[in-house]
Amino acid sequence: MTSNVSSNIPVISATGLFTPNQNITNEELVKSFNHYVDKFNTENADDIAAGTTEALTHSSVEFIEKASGIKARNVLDKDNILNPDIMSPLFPERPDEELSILAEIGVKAAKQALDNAGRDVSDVDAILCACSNMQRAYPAIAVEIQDALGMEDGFGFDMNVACSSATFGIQTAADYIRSGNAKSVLVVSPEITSAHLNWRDRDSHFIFGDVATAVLVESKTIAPDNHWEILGTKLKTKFSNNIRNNFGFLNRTSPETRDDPDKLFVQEGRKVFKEVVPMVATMIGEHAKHLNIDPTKLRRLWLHQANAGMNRLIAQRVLGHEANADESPTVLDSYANTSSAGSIIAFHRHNADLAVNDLGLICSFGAGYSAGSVFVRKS
Ligand code: CO8
Repeated sequence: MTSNVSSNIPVISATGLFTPNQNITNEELVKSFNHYVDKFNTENADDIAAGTTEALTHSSVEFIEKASGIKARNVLDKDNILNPDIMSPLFPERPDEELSILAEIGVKAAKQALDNAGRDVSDVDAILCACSNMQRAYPAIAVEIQDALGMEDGFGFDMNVACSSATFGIQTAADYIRSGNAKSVLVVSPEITSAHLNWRDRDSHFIFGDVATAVLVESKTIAPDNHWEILGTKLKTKFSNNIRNNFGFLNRTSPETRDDPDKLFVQEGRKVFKEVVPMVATMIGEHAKHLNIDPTKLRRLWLHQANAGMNRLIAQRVLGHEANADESPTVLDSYANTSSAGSIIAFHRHNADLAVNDLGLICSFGAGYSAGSVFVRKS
């Protein structure tokens, strides 16, 4: 899997992170949600009494923290999300000449990754915008980011594998390096998850947050001194309806639903939990074996940030013991689930302290189902 030609060895040269400066705690979120529930139940009291409408139930901070490990999330529009009459971010439409909001946050993360690597954008060969929700069908967001960064040569394209978009992007970038088709590829993951979350759904209203990350994947020959060598990448998909979003360009053609534009995130969280944990743990074990790596010797795991319990179980199966916060750091408590960006945020914030030759694993999992593992060694 890894090329023997040293010039074609792919590495992670640097990462970038954009965190929105608006933050919602569980307490604030639950207060707004419960206000909405009370209002709904009062307005529909007669129908609820007649049994034609089901009463809504309060959410609770205790449940959210115990079930998910999430304590807060960052968002791009706190006021409207918390307004019980709106419960969604509102982003005014921008003229076509103006940078789109998805590209805007992607550019912020991308610039930081380039700065951290000391790389001029003119030396980048390709930009992949890899995330869960694209703002539009075309032109590609990646091409808009390319333009905004002032990158005149090369190319960009969008790719979407939901929560696994970033690791699928890293493998795609690494393959460009391995084949000699590129020396420097930027994988950008802007995640405005707040726009596709149903903030009125008690089962999932607490799950997501907004963020953008960027990973600069390069040939070892041009990488800065401090980098992470990519030892191997592996991807897996298995169809499941347990995490789904039916939003798409055909919605307006469906006679049954054309007047209902809201197609939002839905999931069977408990099934996802039960099915994805063994799938991912097995995949990591097989991939480590293929690369001749003893998984119990991994210094750190940067796992997908969806649920603290899932990460506890996966880390335990991989390392052979209960992982501490140093071995499997979490960002879930303050960022919530940021889809494809989660494992990259964890890597970005928790890799500088490791020593040369330390081994680590970046791993994502989510809708599809999809999973991606990237084994790395500090150089
Ligand atoms: N407050 C209080 N009680 C609640 C609440 C709430 N907010 N919600 C549910 N409950 C109650 C339920 O009613 C139920 O009560 P009872 O037992 O009386 O029926 C009880 O709590 C237990 O409910 P659940 O079984 O649903 O709770 P779980 O313990 O399973 O926890 C979780 C729910 C936290 C959702 C958990 O199942 C989980 O995290 N699962 C994994 C999910 C996952 O990893 N998903 C990945 C999806 S992300 C992805 O792939 C990216 C998609 C693209 C992003 C798009 C942007 C939006």
